[in-house]
Amino acid sequence: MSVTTLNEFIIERQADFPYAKGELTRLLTHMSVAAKVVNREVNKAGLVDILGEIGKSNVHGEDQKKLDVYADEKFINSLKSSGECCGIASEENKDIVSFDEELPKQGRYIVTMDPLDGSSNIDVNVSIGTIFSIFRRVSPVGHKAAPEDFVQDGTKQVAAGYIIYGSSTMMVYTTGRGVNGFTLDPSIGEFCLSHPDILIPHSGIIYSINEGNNIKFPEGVKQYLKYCQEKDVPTGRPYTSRYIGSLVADFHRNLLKGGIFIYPISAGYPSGKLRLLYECNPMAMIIEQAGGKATDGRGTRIMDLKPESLHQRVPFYVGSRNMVNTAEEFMKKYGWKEPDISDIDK
Ligand code: P6P
Repeated sequence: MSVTTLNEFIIERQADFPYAKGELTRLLTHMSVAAKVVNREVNKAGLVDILGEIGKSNVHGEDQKKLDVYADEKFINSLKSSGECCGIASEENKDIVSFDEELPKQGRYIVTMDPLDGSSNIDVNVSIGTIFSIFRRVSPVGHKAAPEDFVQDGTKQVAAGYIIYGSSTMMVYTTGRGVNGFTLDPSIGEFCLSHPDILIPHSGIIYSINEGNNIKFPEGVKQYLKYCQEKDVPTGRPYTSRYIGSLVADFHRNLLKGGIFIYPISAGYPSGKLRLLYECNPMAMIIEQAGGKATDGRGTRIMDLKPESLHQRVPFYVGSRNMVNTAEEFMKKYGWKEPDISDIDK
């Protein structure tokens, strides 16, 4: 059976983009090169001294693992050298990274990314991932990227994808014409088409949420979980709870098998925990292209949410469309506001 490499696939599909003329091709290719470099380090994380905190924390006060910083640098350098990317917004950087050199200033695209999501799982060998979105810049070519380039609606994404560093390393992405998955073949150092035209089942039996936060959840979430745990009990096991604590891993499993992932607002995270620009928007584009749904739990598409800041957090309900619809019905019926738990510990 002939193998289609990622590069061959991107070039084959280039004709889909009359205006792209190879720019998007170069950008995605540079993204995949950085992914291979990061993959090499992730795979030996236990062996060399790149584990543990570097004594610094990122803008969210989270300890920065060396691999976070390493991945951030690798993706930034690779995208900069592509000549197609004029700037980057990354979870690991408080402000946008606008390139000053002449070549990247000619770039027509910007990238938002979480270079290594789920990094708290690095030293326990749980799958982690890179998440990215690609937009066309709105500021004039030939200048540095500007803030307005990065707070565009999710519907303006020209491409979105993730790399999952798991039992195998995969790159899954969309350019608005379906979702395709490529598995890295280490023997030839190429991402090879392994999951063409991915579609998520309209329903599933997997719900994925951190139930340790249950007491802090809105009543609508509590009632939806009760429904999942009690539905059809007489006829056998209702739903299955699966929570890895690494967005890319939980998302990828649901994409292939069906299911719903929820990170709602809660007493701990009144706006939700996940970031709109480089976690929820890219995953929302992917899931919609695969026939699924992504909303804020209150009837608004994630990609229709107005971005206000680089690290803005939003509630995230994503997965099989019938399951997201059911969860939204519970939120509507029982309420989506976070509870007041101030008297719980008294
Ligand atoms: P919690 C990882 O830190 C992350 O950003 C996502 O990858 C993951 O889905 C979520 O946070 C897990 O959060 O609060 O359940 O540990």
